[in-house]
This record gives sequence, structure tokens and C-alpha cells, in this order.
Amino acid sequence: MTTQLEEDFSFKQRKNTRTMLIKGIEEALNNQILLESESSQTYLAMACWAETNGFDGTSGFMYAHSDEERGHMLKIVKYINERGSRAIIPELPQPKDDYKTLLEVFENLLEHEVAVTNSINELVFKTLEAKDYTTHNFLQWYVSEQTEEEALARSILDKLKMIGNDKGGMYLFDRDVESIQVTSAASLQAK
Ligand code: OFO
Repeated sequence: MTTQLEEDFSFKQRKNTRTMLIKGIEEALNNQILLESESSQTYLAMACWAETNGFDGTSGFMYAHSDEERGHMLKIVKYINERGSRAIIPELPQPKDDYKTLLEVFENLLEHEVAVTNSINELVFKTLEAKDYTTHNFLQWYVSEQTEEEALARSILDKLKMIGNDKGGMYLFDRDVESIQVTSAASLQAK
């Protein structure tokens, strides 16, 4: 049976072996949790707009994209907790939920992704300044992911611009956009 003193000592030992994140990095990662959560909510609101405006394919795409962003958020939550700090789950503002056209929806999506990319790049820069190479390494996944997401959003926008007001083209676009591969949150966790 262990004495109180032994328990206190082993608690202190465990505490000392926890590698805490540097304060500024922890804050920046928590800020990224907020941004990824906002992305998830924004795409969920876009899914609702599309579903109630007759764009079923687009709504399927947006529901999947919303799940994907939740996966991005969870990955950072787990990373912070595993590094001996505790992730902060933020309060979220209500996302924009009204759009005039499908083009506006995807323009907003691209704008949002560019903002996320800038934030990730800023975060990567901070880890180098702080010589936190573990977090720097962790963030490389996000750097590649953002490149893919921006490219996808740009190619979808190009297609929509080409279609213009052609109703037949719009019908085919909506039918096909759902099949565009968006990694789901579940398969993301398996990575
Ligand atoms: Fe597409 O924003 Fe996440 O990383």
C-alpha cells in the first residue's frame, strides 16, 4: 500500500515529465481550433442553404466538408491535450446563412479557406520562432491540406463561372459536385 507521501511524490514526478506547450504556441493552436470550428459551422450553414434552394448535390458536398473541418478541429484538440496542455472549446458566432447565388456560396468558401491558410502559415512561422519543431512537424499536414482545399475551391469556382446562367449546366454541376472527394472526419481520424 502506498503512503500519501509516496503518492504526492509520484504525482509530482508525473507532472514534471509532462511536456507543456509553449504559451504562445498553445494560444495560437487554440485560436486555430476556433477557426476550424467556424469553418465547420459555416459549411453546415451553406449545406442548409443549398438543401433548401434545390441544390441537393451541393448540400451533400457541404455536409461532408463540414464534417471534414470538424475532423481538423479535433486533430488539434487531441494534439494540445496529448502535449500536456488542455484545449479550449470555444463559443462560436452564428455563421452567415443567406446567399444570393451558388457562385456566392463558393466564393465565400474560397475566401474562408484562404483565411485559414494564412492563419496556418502564421502558426507555422511562430513554431519556427519558438523552436517548437514537434508542433512544426504536426502542422505540415495542415499545410498540404490547405493547398488541396484551395485548389479544389478554385476549380469549382472556375466551373461555375463557365456555366454562368445556363440552367442545364447548373443542374449537371449540382449533380456532379457531390461526388467530389471530401475526406470524412472518420477516415481522417484513422490517418
Ligand atoms: Fe479547410 O480548413 Fe481546415 O484546415
